[in-house]
Amino acid sequence: MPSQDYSQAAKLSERLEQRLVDSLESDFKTTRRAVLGGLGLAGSAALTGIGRADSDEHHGPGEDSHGNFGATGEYSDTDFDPHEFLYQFNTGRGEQKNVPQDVYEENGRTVREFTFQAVDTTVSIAPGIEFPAWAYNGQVPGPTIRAVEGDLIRVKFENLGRHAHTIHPHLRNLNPEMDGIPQNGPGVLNTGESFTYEWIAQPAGVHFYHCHSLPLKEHIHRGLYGAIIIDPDPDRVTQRPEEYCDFHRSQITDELRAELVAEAKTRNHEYAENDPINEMVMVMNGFDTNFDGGNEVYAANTRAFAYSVGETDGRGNWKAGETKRPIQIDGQQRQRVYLANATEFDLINSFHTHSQFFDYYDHGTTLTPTLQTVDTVMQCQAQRGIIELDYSDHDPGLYMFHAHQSEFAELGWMSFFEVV
Ligand SMILES: [Cu+2]
Repeated sequence: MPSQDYSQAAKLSERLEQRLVDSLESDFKTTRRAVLGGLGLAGSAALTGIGRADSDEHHGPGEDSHGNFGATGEYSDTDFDPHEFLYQFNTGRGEQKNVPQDVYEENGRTVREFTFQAVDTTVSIAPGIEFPAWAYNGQVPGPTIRAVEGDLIRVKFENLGRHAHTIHPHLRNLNPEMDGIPQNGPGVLNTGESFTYEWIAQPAGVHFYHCHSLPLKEHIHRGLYGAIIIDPDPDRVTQRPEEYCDFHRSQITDELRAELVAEAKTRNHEYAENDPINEMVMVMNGFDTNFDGGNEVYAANTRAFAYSVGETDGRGNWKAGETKRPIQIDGQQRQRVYLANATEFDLINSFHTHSQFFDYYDHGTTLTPTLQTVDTVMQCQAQRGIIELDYSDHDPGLYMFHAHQSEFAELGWMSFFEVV
């Protein structure tokens, strides 16, 4: 492989990151002064913004208790690794230590069981910058759940946070008790309460789950969200192919049926056809660090610039311990990104590739692309889809992708694939 010079990209990444951290620092100082100054005059009015922020929650960025404020470089907190998160699919087989899980048969159906706990925690969103989050199992985004169409997903949920929470799944859920909203079933779960949600995994696609307590925007923005991937069942596709494409049943030929079934196998983690595909999860999110109702930091998978360029020897080897690096991919491998938008406060987010076009499957519910040969897609809040990329014609090196709201890109949602 030819040696690549990434120093220019590394410098630019570092400059953007430093600028973001500096702006957060000065913004926080201003906000903090305003809050402290306003307290005497206006009581708690200055503390409104998006939540009833009790004093404990204001252990925000820059508080003395968090020490290393303003330091750039690597993340010291390694509890959450956005590079690992890309590839963590919880299917019930114990993939993630912090997600108790199991898979078993019950009444002829595969059950995938998970234990979720809502907790209050802090998450690192830029070097030295911590955000007071509410999180499923202590991580933002929450753990990715992966099941096969028709399975039963059983989530034993316990609320260990200080606010009331739920889990609301974006699935075709036939039982209102299981919808995870305040108005139905167990309603919101207060601190210490638990409930077991059961959802049939349907339809096939990439979906979303989030807390549905009020005020909704705060409960989502604080970090209570994640992705659910439902793999299509090839047997079901054989029986009802028209549900997986834009064609009417009368238009389904044997050839089309065979194509849909073959595609379904590539999407199903239990089939060997899925093995050669490099699959990743990206949840686009934003963080309102000063609680003024607008985001200061944007990312895919929480950490600003996590997939940008750090130090490398240009031969695919990154500095030991590096937490900021591109997503390394084998250019000959088909790439599939399960993309979801969990950004609050902004109407839409987007995904744009440089030097590349891709196929897009809106919500992932079809086995034929809903958009072909595009380099940008946008998603409203809670929208999601599957992106399929082919770099087999591309030279090795760095290929950028980012939100094409340029503001979001400069504030953290800027990434690279490193084709090796
Ligand atoms: Cu909540």
